[in-house]
Amino acid sequence: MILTSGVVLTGLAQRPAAAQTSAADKDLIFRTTEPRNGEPELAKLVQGWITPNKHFFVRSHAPNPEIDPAEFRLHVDGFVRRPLTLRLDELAQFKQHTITATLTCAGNRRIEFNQEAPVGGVQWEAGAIGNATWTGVALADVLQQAGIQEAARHVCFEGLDQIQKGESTIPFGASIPIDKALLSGREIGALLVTKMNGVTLPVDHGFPLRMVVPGYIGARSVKWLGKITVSDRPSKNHYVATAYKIVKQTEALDWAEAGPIYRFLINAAIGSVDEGATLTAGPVELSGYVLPTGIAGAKVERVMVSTDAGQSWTAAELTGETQDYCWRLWKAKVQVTSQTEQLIVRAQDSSGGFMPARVPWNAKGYLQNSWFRLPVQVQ
Ligand SMILES: Nc1nc2c(c(=O)[nH]1)N[C@H]1C(S)=C(S)[C@@H](COP(=O)(O)O)O[C@H]1N2
Ligand SMILES: [Mo]
Repeated sequence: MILTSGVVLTGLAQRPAAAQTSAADKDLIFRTTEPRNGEPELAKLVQGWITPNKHFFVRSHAPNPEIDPAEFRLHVDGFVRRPLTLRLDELAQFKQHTITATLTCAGNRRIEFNQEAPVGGVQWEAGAIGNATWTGVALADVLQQAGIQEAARHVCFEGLDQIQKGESTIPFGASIPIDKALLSGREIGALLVTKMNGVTLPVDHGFPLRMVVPGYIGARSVKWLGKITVSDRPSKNHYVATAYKIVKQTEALDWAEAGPIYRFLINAAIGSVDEGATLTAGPVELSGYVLPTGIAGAKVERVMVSTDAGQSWTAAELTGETQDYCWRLWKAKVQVTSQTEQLIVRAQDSSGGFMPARVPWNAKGYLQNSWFRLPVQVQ
């Protein structure tokens, strides 16, 4: 291509590389567009162990910030010996790692809570989950360069987005315990990510820099990361101090008594059949995803499927790779009869995690991991 005009060149150069591609490259069902909150069709989601970027859910609390990568700085402060200000090219000097990890929103499957009583928030079905490879720098390496002080107990993250909360504007924030933050070597506790599935991190997913914290709910993986603060306590940010807790009521005392959610729970869903689908009596091939509890070494042990309201169960076959903090895919051949009203899947893992028949309702609709029940009709 011949560029004939200097204006075109300048325009291209000033535009953040990923910004041009973010919106059009998504094949998602958008629950809201401002901010962008979308999940893929389940049939598309369970097609492969790695979720392509176009089918990777997006959960954002505010419009995407536009960040010029040349101007970008990551600040590291708090309980450190040497506060750091790092450009992207300086971050690139640290040892690069590529890991695979599943990200899931704590609100995945929230819509199911409404059967008991209404819950607010994005009405997610079972698609607020995805498995990707993430490339970047170990948080532990950056913290080591900054030098951790004795009193350090938590590491706080702050995004560069601006979320309207009543009268004020706040960034999205999170924190993780220092022991998780300092894990490196065979298991990396947290990664500062610049690439997703081998390409520049898309704007929807936090360009130019995001956290990925394997095993933890998505809310701890702060996008558009601008600041890391080492502290003696968890973050005071709204999304740690108040939101992302399991409460029955939203009074001050309920928030104060509940702790922040960190790990995700075991979960599974059926992806190959649409809700309300009409099936023919006889054998049916089912497939779906199953995520073990977000704890080191937890492996999926059993995935069971029922077509008779849980009276009998068929063991599913697990496919896809087995890696810490990653989902697996499963498939099963079951018989449906004229009595079948629901297809049900449940699972258990080696850490003792299991999907219960029912999960107590909570006001924010988090951690729905009861038996996944898919209503169908059989002819
Ligand atoms: N800065 C910022 N980081 C964020 C969020 C956000 O709104 N702002 N949403 C969080 C939530 S709730 C989830 S589930 C994940 C979603 O990541 P994804 O959009 O890349 O799938 O990002 C987390 N990080
Ligand atoms: Mo989330």
